[in-house]
Amino acid sequence: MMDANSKIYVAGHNGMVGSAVVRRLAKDGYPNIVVRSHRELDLTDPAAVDAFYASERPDVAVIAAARVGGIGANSRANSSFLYENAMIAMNTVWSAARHGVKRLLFLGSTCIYPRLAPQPIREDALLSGSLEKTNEGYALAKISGLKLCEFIRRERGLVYHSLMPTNLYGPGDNYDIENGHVLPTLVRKFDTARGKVVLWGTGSATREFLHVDDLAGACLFALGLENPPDLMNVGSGEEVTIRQLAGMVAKAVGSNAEIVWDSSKPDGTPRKLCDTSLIRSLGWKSEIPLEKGLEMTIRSYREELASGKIRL
Ligand code: GFB
Repeated sequence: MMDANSKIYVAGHNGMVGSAVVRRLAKDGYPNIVVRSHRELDLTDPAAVDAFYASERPDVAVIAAARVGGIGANSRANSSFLYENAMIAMNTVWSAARHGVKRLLFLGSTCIYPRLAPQPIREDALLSGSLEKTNEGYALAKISGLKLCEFIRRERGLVYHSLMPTNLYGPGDNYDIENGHVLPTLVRKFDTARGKVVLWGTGSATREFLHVDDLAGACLFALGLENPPDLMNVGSGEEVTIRQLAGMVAKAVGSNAEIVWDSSKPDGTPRKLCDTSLIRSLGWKSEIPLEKGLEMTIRSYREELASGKIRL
């Protein structure tokens, strides 16, 4: 298990999830954190990743590195989402086991579940049906990663386990309106609107949103369990239609722009609410309601914009 002396590698520390995990580790008194930027270590390169683990020898690894994007980016580039994410997952998990990393937490996404899984989606819905086509590549890569952890745990007794968070948002998000996820994209679109805002799909799909600081808390919680389940969902239970989300974002940004729905764009999975009874039964629950999280996000968006550090 992880303790204050553990050497902890956080893969993907410059991303929204990895940076939230690093912030939380620092806050909770874990001083020995190892990171590498993309430029220093290419996680799709097996030899480089193996050499990194051989020289650093961390005790614990948190795999938050991934190539991510919203429905637009995923559906345009399923091949690279599959290739890059599968390479990152295989290399970071496999070499960790080769070099004696005792504990590993792998992060995925609830898009690993079948498109039409019964709602709320339980962990045992995994591999029970066909995937959503818009993000099939990403989902297949993440399924391979979580299965690799499961197999290594079963065969070698190393406690490698996974969390599947629902749609995330928070500081350091990507506000690129072509490639980003829906929440940051809507913030950007409403903030820059001139009278009209064009949104994708019909607005009737629903999504569940979780603030990334809540996920970071869940990561530390899961790493503190002696015998965690192989796979646990992490969600807020706060499900809204995209139309409702648009109303909330417009209000939070202070925009009166008229919304136009472009139904030539996909809705994606009609509904994606995860069942969190497993992690809640063990003692974790989310703490940041969507309305408050949105206000926090608008503040961090404006700060990132003013400092020029925003990802657009
Ligand atoms: O976050 P998002 O892009 O991806 O949300 P997914 C897509 C939903 O928001 C669809 C609607 O119903 C879209 O029609 N939407 C409306 C918009 N306007 C916009 C807009 O301007 N931009 C975007 N992006 N969406 C992703 C997966 O799925 O979720 C990833 O592709 C990952 O693999 C991630 O799992 C969490 O929720 O559909």
